Amino acid sequence: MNMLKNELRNQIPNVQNEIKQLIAEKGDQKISDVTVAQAYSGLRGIKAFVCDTSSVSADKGLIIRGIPLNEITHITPEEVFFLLLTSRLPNAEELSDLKKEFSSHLEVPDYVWKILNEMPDDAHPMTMFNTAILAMQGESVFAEKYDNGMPKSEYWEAVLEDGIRLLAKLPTLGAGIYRMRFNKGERIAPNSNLDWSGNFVHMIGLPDETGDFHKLMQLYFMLHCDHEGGNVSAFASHTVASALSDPYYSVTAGLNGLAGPLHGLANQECLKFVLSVRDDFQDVPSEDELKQYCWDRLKNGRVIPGYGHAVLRCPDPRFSAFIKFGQEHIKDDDVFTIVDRLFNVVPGVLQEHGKAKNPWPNVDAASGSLLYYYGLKEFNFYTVLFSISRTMGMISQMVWERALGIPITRPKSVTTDWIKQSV
Ligand code: HAX
Repeated sequence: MNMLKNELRNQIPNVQNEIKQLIAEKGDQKISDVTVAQAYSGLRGIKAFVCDTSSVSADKGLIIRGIPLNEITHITPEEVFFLLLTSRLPNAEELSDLKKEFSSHLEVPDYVWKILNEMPDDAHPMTMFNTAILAMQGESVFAEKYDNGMPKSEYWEAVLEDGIRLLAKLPTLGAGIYRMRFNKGERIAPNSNLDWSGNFVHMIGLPDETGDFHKLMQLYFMLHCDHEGGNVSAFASHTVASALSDPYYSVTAGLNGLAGPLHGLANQECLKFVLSVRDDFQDVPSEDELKQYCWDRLKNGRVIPGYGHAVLRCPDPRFSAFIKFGQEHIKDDDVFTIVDRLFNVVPGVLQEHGKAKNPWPNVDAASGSLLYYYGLKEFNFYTVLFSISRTMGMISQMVWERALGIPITRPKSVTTDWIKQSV
């Protein structure tokens, strides 16, 4: 971490000055208007705050620090974390320094496993995961230093310290929850010689003779890392962190949002949908049969999971990266074939249906079929994987928010009477 921290120490004063100057010169210029309809529509499209780690464009999807996602799908989670924080990829020495830092914080405290053991047998894995993170709040360096009068200028360093320690533990925690919750036997201890995704694959204990499952998890953890600042989980964690709640509190807040079926839980819902297609047809249905199946679901007032997006208006490049992986690594698999075939059918159905502004697949449409293929079949676990990765984005955003001294979030709500009288 020393090298990452030093890089940030060098960058932060320049960015602080740049932003101070920007506000001094252009602070009173407008960047957005708000209509009455937007006030009742989840703030959709309102440009109201800044997130520099990544941006999402309607026609290209995720851009990380200026680099379109499809140009960097080969990089590791550790590299993307460095990129999110510093705007550049690490060199070999910096990468090994960061890996070393992660590997010295792999162990999850015993009291966490005890708490998880006491939870109901059918607890949702996301509830277990978030409970565990919240239970570790007492480990927070930020909270301790804040209590001891830490000056504002040091907030970001304490957030980074907490962030690294927490991120290092998440593969251990996720894999341990998987084995505990799905009766897979004893937990497998982390191996400090392995990298983030390699360690996860080692600890989850599924066979991976070809190494392809490791490649998938590396891709998975990289693709889910961040999606600008306005999505439910990022915005929730941003808001909670703005009260100077420490990263354990703030990350849990974000992940509770990720556990919603319209957000991260859509990956579990999506595979559930695909498996219901397979089970109902006892085979891979034709495109016409799939079309009818989707219409029946829509007529019952249900969404097609994995399709649509609040910002995107094109196939999600994260979806495309997963499909490419599947096409390169998977032959003759019913579940993957159904996912591929749905892509030919659903956009047309949603367009004809006429409601969804974006008929294209999002990240959640394909990921589950790949995990399922490699033996990770318990789909209510999938959002935990999303969470392990997305914590990188939340932490990176938090480090910069504290470095830039962004104040407590407090937009103004208005009443319907006020709107009626004022508009
Ligand atoms: N199937 C059916 N109807 C859909 C739809 C879908 N996949 N996507 C949108 N619609 C409907 C909406 O429910 C809404 O209907 P009402 O007017 O009756 O309320 C209408 O189309 C307009 O919605 P929108 O403006 O296009 O979409 P929103 O910005 O409101 O919501 C969602 C975006 C992603 C929540 C939405 O597309 C959806 O529910 N998709 C299915 C769930 C899903 O895949 N979620 C994961 C999104 C990616 C993500 O965050 N992952 O973590």
